[in-house]
Amino acid sequence: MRGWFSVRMRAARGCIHEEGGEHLSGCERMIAADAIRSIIDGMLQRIEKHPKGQADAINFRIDRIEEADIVRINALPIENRVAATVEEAEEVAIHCLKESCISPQAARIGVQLIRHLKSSMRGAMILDAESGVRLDETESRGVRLSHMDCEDEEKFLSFLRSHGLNGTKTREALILASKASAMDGYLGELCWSDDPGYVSGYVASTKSYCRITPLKNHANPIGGRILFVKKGLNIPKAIQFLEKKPTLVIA
Ligand code: WAQ
Ligand code: MG
Repeated sequence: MRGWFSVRMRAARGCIHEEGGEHLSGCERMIAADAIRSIIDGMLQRIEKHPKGQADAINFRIDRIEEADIVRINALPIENRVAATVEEAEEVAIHCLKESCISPQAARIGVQLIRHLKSSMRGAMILDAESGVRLDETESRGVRLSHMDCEDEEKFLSFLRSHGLNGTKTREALILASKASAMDGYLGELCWSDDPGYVSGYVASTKSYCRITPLKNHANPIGGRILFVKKGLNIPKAIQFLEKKPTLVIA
Protein backbone atom coordinates (compact mmCIF):
# COMPACT_ATOMS: atom_id res chain seq x y z
CA MET A 1 0.00 0.00 0.00
CA ARG A 2 1.05 3.58 -0.59
CA GLY A 3 -0.26 7.01 0.33
CA TRP A 4 -1.79 8.39 3.52
CA PHE A 5 -4.28 6.73 5.85
CA SER A 6 -6.42 7.79 8.76
CA VAL A 7 -6.16 5.20 11.56
CA ARG A 8 -8.66 5.43 14.39
CA MET A 9 -9.01 3.26 17.46
CA ARG A 10 -11.47 3.22 20.32
CA ALA A 11 -11.74 0.76 23.13
CA ALA A 12 -14.65 0.14 25.47
CA ARG A 13 -15.59 -1.94 28.47
CA GLY A 14 -18.62 -4.22 28.67
CA CYS A 15 -19.45 -4.09 24.98
CA ILE A 16 -18.97 -1.85 21.94
CA HIS A 17 -19.68 1.89 22.28
CA GLU A 18 -22.81 1.63 20.10
CA GLU A 19 -24.38 -0.85 22.52
CA GLY A 20 -23.63 1.26 25.56
CA GLY A 21 -20.10 0.12 26.37
CA GLU A 22 -18.09 2.42 28.64
CA HIS A 23 -15.43 4.41 26.76
CA LEU A 24 -11.94 3.40 27.83
CA SER A 25 -9.56 5.04 25.40
CA GLY A 26 -9.30 6.28 21.88
CA CYS A 27 -6.81 7.78 19.53
CA GLU A 28 -6.37 8.81 15.97
CA ARG A 29 -3.45 9.31 13.58
CA MET A 30 -2.94 10.25 9.96
CA ILE A 31 0.05 8.34 8.66
CA ALA A 32 1.86 7.01 5.62
CA ALA A 33 0.97 3.45 4.61
CA ASP A 34 4.29 1.98 5.74
CA ALA A 35 3.68 3.14 9.33
CA ILE A 36 0.27 1.47 9.78
CA ARG A 37 1.59 -1.72 11.42
CA SER A 38 3.71 0.04 14.01
CA ILE A 39 0.99 2.59 14.81
CA ILE A 40 -1.60 -0.14 15.38
CA ASP A 41 0.89 -1.99 17.53
CA GLY A 42 1.44 1.17 19.60
CA MET A 43 -2.31 1.65 19.98
CA LEU A 44 -2.71 -1.95 21.18
CA GLN A 45 0.04 -1.44 23.75
CA ARG A 46 -1.72 1.70 24.93
CA ILE A 47 -4.93 -0.31 25.52
CA GLU A 48 -3.07 -3.14 27.26
CA LYS A 49 -1.47 -0.71 29.68
CA HIS A 50 -4.60 1.35 30.31
CA PRO A 51 -4.87 2.32 33.99
CA LYS A 52 -8.65 1.77 33.98
CA GLY A 53 -8.16 -1.92 33.14
CA GLN A 54 -9.00 -4.34 30.36
CA ALA A 55 -10.90 -3.53 27.19
CA ASP A 56 -13.75 -5.80 26.07
CA ALA A 57 -14.28 -4.29 22.61
CA ILE A 58 -11.68 -2.63 20.41
CA ASN A 59 -12.60 -0.94 17.18
CA PHE A 60 -9.99 -0.09 14.54
CA ARG A 61 -10.86 1.87 11.45
CA ILE A 62 -8.45 2.58 8.60
CA ASP A 63 -9.39 4.90 5.72
CA ARG A 64 -7.35 6.04 2.77
CA ILE A 65 -6.93 9.81 2.49
CA GLU A 66 -6.79 11.18 -1.03
CA GLU A 67 -3.49 13.00 -1.57
CA ALA A 68 -5.31 15.81 -3.42
CA ASP A 69 -7.43 16.50 -0.29
CA ILE A 70 -4.48 16.99 2.05
CA VAL A 71 -3.38 20.48 3.10
CA ARG A 72 0.12 20.96 4.47
CA ILE A 73 0.86 23.75 6.92
CA ASN A 74 3.84 24.81 8.99
CA ALA A 75 3.94 24.20 12.73
CA LEU A 76 3.49 27.37 14.76
CA PRO A 77 6.68 28.70 16.38
CA ILE A 78 6.88 27.79 20.09
CA GLU A 79 7.21 30.27 22.95
CA ASN A 80 7.30 29.63 26.70
CA ARG A 81 6.00 31.68 29.63
CA VAL A 82 6.22 30.66 33.25
CA ALA A 83 4.16 32.48 35.87
CA ALA A 84 4.29 32.35 39.66
CA THR A 85 0.58 31.64 40.13
CA VAL A 86 -2.50 30.58 38.16
CA GLU A 87 -3.84 34.14 38.45
CA GLU A 88 -0.65 35.56 36.96
CA ALA A 89 -0.72 32.93 34.19
CA GLU A 90 -4.30 33.94 33.38
CA GLU A 91 -3.17 37.53 32.90
CA VAL A 92 -0.38 36.34 30.59
CA ALA A 93 -2.95 34.36 28.59
CA ILE A 94 -5.30 37.35 28.36
CA HIS A 95 -2.41 39.56 27.26
CA CYS A 96 -1.46 37.10 24.50
CA LEU A 97 -5.07 36.84 23.33
CA LYS A 98 -5.34 40.63 23.16
CA GLU A 99 -2.24 40.75 20.97
CA SER A 100 -4.16 38.57 18.49
CA CYS A 101 -7.01 41.07 18.05
CA ILE A 102 -9.24 39.34 20.58
CA SER A 103 -11.10 41.84 22.77
CA PRO A 104 -10.24 41.95 26.49
CA GLN A 105 -13.88 41.13 27.21
CA ALA A 106 -13.89 38.04 24.97
CA ALA A 107 -10.53 36.90 26.38
CA ARG A 108 -11.84 37.09 29.96
CA ILE A 109 -15.08 35.37 29.04
CA GLY A 110 -13.00 32.57 27.46
CA VAL A 111 -10.92 32.02 30.59
CA GLN A 112 -14.03 32.03 32.77
CA LEU A 113 -15.90 29.60 30.49
CA ILE A 114 -13.20 26.96 30.90
CA ARG A 115 -12.65 27.82 34.57
CA HIS A 116 -16.33 27.24 35.41
CA LEU A 117 -16.94 24.01 33.48
CA LYS A 118 -18.51 21.40 35.76
CA SER A 119 -16.93 18.62 33.70
CA SER A 120 -14.57 18.64 30.74
CA MET A 121 -15.99 18.69 27.25
CA ARG A 122 -14.73 16.39 24.49
CA GLY A 123 -14.26 19.25 22.05
CA ALA A 124 -13.77 23.00 21.76
CA MET A 125 -16.08 26.00 22.02
CA ILE A 126 -16.04 28.64 19.29
CA LEU A 127 -16.37 32.25 20.49
CA ASP A 128 -16.85 35.57 18.70
CA ALA A 129 -13.51 37.31 19.33
CA GLU A 130 -15.16 40.69 19.81
CA SER A 131 -18.22 39.98 21.97
CA GLY A 132 -17.22 36.66 23.53
CA VAL A 133 -20.57 35.17 22.47
CA ARG A 134 -20.47 31.44 21.84
CA LEU A 135 -21.10 30.69 18.17
CA ASP A 136 -21.11 26.89 17.88
CA GLU A 137 -24.21 24.97 18.89
CA THR A 138 -22.49 21.82 20.05
CA GLU A 139 -23.36 22.43 23.72
CA SER A 140 -21.47 20.20 26.13
CA ARG A 141 -19.80 18.15 23.39
CA GLY A 142 -17.85 20.88 21.62
CA VAL A 143 -16.24 20.82 18.19
CA ARG A 144 -13.68 18.03 17.80
CA LEU A 145 -10.69 18.65 15.57
CA SER A 146 -9.72 15.57 13.65
CA HIS A 147 -7.85 14.31 10.56
CA MET A 148 -4.53 15.92 11.39
CA ASP A 149 -1.01 14.78 12.17
CA CYS A 150 2.60 15.76 11.64
CA GLU A 151 4.01 15.00 8.22
CA ASP A 152 7.32 13.62 9.46
CA GLU A 153 7.32 12.22 13.00
CA GLU A 154 11.11 12.26 13.45
CA LYS A 155 11.46 15.86 12.28
CA PHE A 156 8.54 16.96 14.39
CA LEU A 157 9.91 15.32 17.54
CA SER A 158 13.35 16.79 17.01
CA PHE A 159 11.75 20.24 16.54
CA LEU A 160 10.09 19.75 19.94
CA ARG A 161 13.32 18.48 21.49
CA SER A 162 15.11 21.60 20.23
CA HIS A 163 12.77 23.48 22.60
CA GLY A 164 13.44 21.05 25.44
CA LEU A 165 10.05 19.40 24.96
CA ASN A 166 9.36 15.69 24.62
CA GLY A 167 5.82 15.03 25.76
CA THR A 168 3.05 13.64 23.57
CA LYS A 169 0.79 16.34 25.00
CA THR A 170 2.74 19.16 23.36
CA ARG A 171 3.06 17.11 20.19
CA GLU A 172 -0.70 16.63 19.92
CA ALA A 173 -1.55 20.17 21.03
CA LEU A 174 0.87 21.81 18.59
CA ILE A 175 -0.59 19.80 15.71
CA LEU A 176 -4.13 20.72 16.75
CA ALA A 177 -3.30 24.41 17.29
CA SER A 178 -1.43 24.63 13.97
CA LYS A 179 -4.37 23.12 12.08
CA ALA A 180 -6.86 25.44 13.81
CA SER A 181 -4.68 28.47 12.97
CA ALA A 182 -5.03 27.65 9.26
CA MET A 183 -8.81 28.03 9.36
CA ASP A 184 -10.47 31.01 7.66
CA GLY A 185 -11.58 33.60 10.22
CA TYR A 186 -9.38 32.21 13.01
CA LEU A 187 -7.80 34.66 15.46
CA GLY A 188 -6.61 32.57 18.40
CA GLU A 189 -7.02 29.68 20.82
CA LEU A 190 -6.92 29.17 24.57
CA CYS A 191 -6.41 25.71 26.08
CA TRP A 192 -5.42 23.83 29.14
CA SER A 193 -5.43 20.09 29.75
CA ASP A 194 -8.01 18.03 31.58
CA ASP A 195 -5.22 15.75 32.84
CA PRO A 196 -5.10 16.34 36.64
CA GLY A 197 -1.29 16.17 36.63
CA TYR A 198 -0.71 18.57 33.74
CA VAL A 199 -0.88 22.28 34.56
CA SER A 200 0.56 23.84 31.39
CA GLY A 201 -1.70 25.28 28.75
CA TYR A 202 -1.27 27.60 25.81
CA VAL A 203 -2.52 30.51 23.78
CA ALA A 204 -2.12 30.07 20.05
CA SER A 205 -2.50 32.58 17.24
CA THR A 206 -1.63 32.69 13.56
CA LYS A 207 1.89 33.66 14.69
CA SER A 208 2.78 31.45 17.63
CA TYR A 209 2.06 28.64 20.08
CA CYS A 210 2.71 30.19 23.48
CA ARG A 211 2.95 27.65 26.31
CA ILE A 212 1.86 29.07 29.65
CA THR A 213 2.46 27.46 33.05
CA PRO A 214 0.50 27.02 35.34
CA LEU A 215 -2.97 27.65 33.87
CA LYS A 216 -4.60 25.54 36.58
CA ASN A 217 -3.77 23.99 39.93
CA HIS A 218 -2.37 20.50 40.31
CA ALA A 219 -5.01 17.71 40.68
CA ASN A 220 -7.69 19.77 38.89
CA PRO A 221 -9.33 17.42 36.32
CA ILE A 222 -11.06 20.15 34.30
CA GLY A 223 -9.59 21.46 31.07
CA GLY A 224 -10.93 22.95 27.88
CA ARG A 225 -10.40 24.62 24.56
CA ILE A 226 -11.72 27.80 23.02
CA LEU A 227 -11.29 28.98 19.45
CA PHE A 228 -11.73 32.73 18.91
CA VAL A 229 -12.97 33.74 15.48
CA LYS A 230 -13.88 36.82 13.46
CA LYS A 231 -17.45 38.05 13.48
CA GLY A 232 -19.65 36.72 10.70
CA LEU A 233 -17.72 33.51 10.15
CA ASN A 234 -19.67 30.68 8.51
CA ILE A 235 -19.69 28.25 11.46
CA PRO A 236 -20.83 25.05 9.67
CA LYS A 237 -18.06 25.59 7.11
CA ALA A 238 -15.51 26.21 9.87
CA ILE A 239 -16.57 23.03 11.69
CA GLN A 240 -16.32 21.06 8.45
CA PHE A 241 -12.69 22.21 8.11
CA LEU A 242 -11.80 21.51 11.74
CA GLU A 243 -13.37 18.05 11.83
CA LYS A 244 -12.75 16.76 8.35
CA LYS A 245 -10.03 18.52 6.37
CA PRO A 246 -6.97 16.22 6.24
CA THR A 247 -4.06 18.33 7.46
CA LEU A 248 -0.37 17.55 7.81
CA VAL A 249 1.78 19.80 9.96
CA ILE A 250 5.39 20.36 8.95
CA ALA A 251 8.04 21.19 11.54
N1 WAQ B 1 -10.63 18.85 19.30
C1 WAQ B 1 -11.17 19.84 20.02
N2 WAQ B 1 -11.05 19.94 21.35
C2 WAQ B 1 -10.39 18.97 21.98
C3 WAQ B 1 -9.79 17.88 21.30
C4 WAQ B 1 -9.93 17.84 19.89
N3 WAQ B 1 -9.43 16.86 19.15
N4 WAQ B 1 -9.18 17.09 22.22
C5 WAQ B 1 -9.39 17.66 23.41
N5 WAQ B 1 -10.13 18.80 23.29
C6 WAQ B 1 -10.59 19.71 24.33
C7 WAQ B 1 -11.50 19.03 25.32
O1 WAQ B 1 -12.45 20.00 25.76
C8 WAQ B 1 -10.58 18.67 26.44
O2 WAQ B 1 -11.24 18.65 27.68
C9 WAQ B 1 -9.59 19.82 26.41
O3 WAQ B 1 -9.48 20.19 25.05
C10 WAQ B 1 -8.23 19.45 26.92
O4 WAQ B 1 -7.78 18.30 26.19
O5 WAQ B 1 2.70 22.43 25.26
O6 WAQ B 1 -3.58 17.80 26.80
O7 WAQ B 1 -6.23 16.55 25.50
O8 WAQ B 1 2.81 21.64 27.30
O9 WAQ B 1 -6.40 17.22 27.97
C11 WAQ B 1 -1.50 21.50 26.38
C12 WAQ B 1 -0.05 21.33 26.17
C13 WAQ B 1 -2.10 20.12 26.51
C14 WAQ B 1 0.72 22.53 26.57
C15 WAQ B 1 -3.54 20.14 26.27
O10 WAQ B 1 -5.47 18.83 26.26
C16 WAQ B 1 2.18 22.18 26.36
C17 WAQ B 1 -4.16 18.81 26.47
P1 WAQ B 1 -6.44 17.61 26.53
MG1 MG C 1 -6.63 15.04 28.30
